[in-house]
Amino acid sequence: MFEDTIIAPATAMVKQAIAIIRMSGIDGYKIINKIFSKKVTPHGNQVCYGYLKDGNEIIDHVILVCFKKPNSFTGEDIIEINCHGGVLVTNNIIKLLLKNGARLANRGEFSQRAFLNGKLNLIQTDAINNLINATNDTSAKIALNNLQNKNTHLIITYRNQLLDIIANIEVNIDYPEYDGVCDLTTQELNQQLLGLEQKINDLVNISKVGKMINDGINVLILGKPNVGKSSLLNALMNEDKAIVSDLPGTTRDIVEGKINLGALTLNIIDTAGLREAVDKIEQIGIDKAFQQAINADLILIVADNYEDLINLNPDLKELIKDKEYFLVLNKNDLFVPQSQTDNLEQNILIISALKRDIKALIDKILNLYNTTQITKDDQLVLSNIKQVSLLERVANAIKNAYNNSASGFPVDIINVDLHEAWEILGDIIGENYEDDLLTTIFNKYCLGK
Ligand SMILES: Nc1nc2c(ncn2[C@@H]2O[C@H](COP(=O)(O)OP(=O)(O)OP(=O)(O)O)[C@@H](O)[C@H]2O)c(=O)[nH]1
Ligand SMILES: [Mg+2]
Repeated sequence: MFEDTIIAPATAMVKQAIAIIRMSGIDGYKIINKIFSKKVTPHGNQVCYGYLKDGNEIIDHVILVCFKKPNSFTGEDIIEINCHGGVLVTNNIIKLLLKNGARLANRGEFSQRAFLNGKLNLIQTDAINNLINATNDTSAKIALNNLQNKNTHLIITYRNQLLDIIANIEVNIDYPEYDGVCDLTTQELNQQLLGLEQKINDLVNISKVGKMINDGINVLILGKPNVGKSSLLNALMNEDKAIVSDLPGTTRDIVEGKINLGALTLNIIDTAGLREAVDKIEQIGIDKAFQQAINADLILIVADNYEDLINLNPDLKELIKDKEYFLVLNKNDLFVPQSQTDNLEQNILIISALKRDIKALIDKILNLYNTTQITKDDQLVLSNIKQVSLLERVANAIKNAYNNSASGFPVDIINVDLHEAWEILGDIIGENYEDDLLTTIFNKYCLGK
């Protein structure tokens, strides 16, 4: 339990109708009773109207929303002061609270207290952060799903499954002669390890998609000069962001834009046209275009004729080898109906950036990142990069354990990796069950009797 009482504005410090200042901690009621016009006693959740005063001077008319511990966000007494918005009033109330014994909270300190007081685990505190920062509906839905206890419980379920395996192994190591223990055959052990590794890898994979959706999908536009790359960026953004001209080599640097497609956010990157550079500057632009491919999630190869799309230059072919890409045939409005577009390969998208006729492309992108599975109510998706990399380590450790087991290594060697996997799963939700590990072993097999 914390000894001090923290405060922070929960709304932005701007001119607005109402501002909220949040206070959490042991002295919340004591502080409020020094400055509020009525006596507030801690009982249940309550709303009180009155005014705040500094001595005899009225500072503002406010509404207090009080949550009595432990039924609050942080698990401590929380009082939220709804005051008139405006930087001056809000600041005056903050000063008044500081003068009467509160202290300013650090960034995220309310969530930190919620975690340390056992109200939320690390996935849930992260989910709140992601919800606030969400730039598309999918991110927001993922964050809301992750807030649910039953979803984060999946990590605990995997952890318990590991614990079961470890417990079985440890019993065999420490008490080989003990009778009441059912032996885990190597075959059963291997099967369990493979099953668990698969489930964790599935979670890693969907989490990587979740991370990409949270950050925005990096869509790189590449192609020869004058094919309409900048026009496509403008059409996607529905504004004239990049310079467009009929002179080949118009774009020389990277031009970036962000759009929200509802379910997805796209970070679009327009580049210099790829050709034999006519000068040093253009060459730098072309080099930059190629470098962008490293971080691209999706590459749009744009051309204004069919032949260029089916005879990609070798550098471009190499670049998209391991990447997600679409072939985009632009300037559809110029084609003689049914001539050039006849017999096109299925995977070529036909658009007209000039006419802003790009629906086929947008539909294809929305289809590629189909969000049906990822937004299911009961789907856990870890979108924090640290959590995802921890999860990958868990999968690796289980894989090592499986390999060692399949190669016939002794169980105590297998156990080292399993312990590591179990510990890391605990790190993901911010738990440490070292004592519980022992308790589980002994409870399960009644060895103490
Ligand atoms: N008819 C027609 N013209 C288009 C279309 N898209 C682009 N253009 C024209 O093609 C020319 C080149 O367009 P840009 O968007 O500047 O082409 P770019 O690929 O960015 O060219 P660079 O920056 O030089 O590499 C301009 O005159 C555009 O108006 C289209 O769909 N139809
Ligand atoms: Mg351009």
